[in-house]
Amino acid sequence: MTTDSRENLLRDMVRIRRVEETLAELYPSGEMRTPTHFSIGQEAVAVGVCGALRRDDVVYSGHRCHAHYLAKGGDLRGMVAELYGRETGCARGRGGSVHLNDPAAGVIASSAILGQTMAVAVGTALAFTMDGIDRVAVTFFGDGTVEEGIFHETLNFAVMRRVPGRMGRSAFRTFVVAGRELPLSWPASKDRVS
Ligand SMILES: Cc1ncc(C[n+]2csc(CCOP(=O)(O)OP(=O)(O)O)c2C)c(N)n1
Repeated sequence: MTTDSRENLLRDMVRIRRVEETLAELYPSGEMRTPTHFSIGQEAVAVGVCGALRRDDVVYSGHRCHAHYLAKGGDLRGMVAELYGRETGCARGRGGSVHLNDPAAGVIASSAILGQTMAVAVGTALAFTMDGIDRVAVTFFGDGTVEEGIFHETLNFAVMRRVPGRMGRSAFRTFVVAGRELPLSWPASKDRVS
């Protein structure tokens, strides 16, 4: 990797951190019309993965989607307007922080329903493969989401349909799981059976 590439990745990570820190400062004023989940500390996951993608590759995310949206090139103004519930927001002010999307940048959908977009991402990857299109579909989710039935159904479907394709770049249909140890309300360690 060149020095320029490394600097670009670092710049993108710092930009995302600054955006989220600013939003966190503004949030207590009560003007943002959305519950907001920050991804502070996970910038490298988003930037590292999206840095390896092309603009026409697609990503799907969950409730903690700010970093994925920005790293893939989602429009910052559209994101901020969305958090304030404005018509100019990327989901016309109706989706809020957890439903960011910018199809032009390849951010197809984010959803607060755990695992929901994962299944759609695999469907997209299957469509790319069937159509012989050289594009990649990525799905980001947290480690708490592996407890959802849809996680198991999606992986099972991906394996049964051989979604990891047979051609070039499309061989990579990527699942990206980010662990925080403490999901929204329950420590992951309490879920483990010893
Ligand atoms: C299908 C579904 N079940 C439960 C919830 C409630 N819920 C919201 S976030 C969350 C924890 C998610 O943990 P993880 O995927 O690790 O993400 P994190 O918030 O820790 O980054 C839960 C259980 C939900 N949104 N959707």
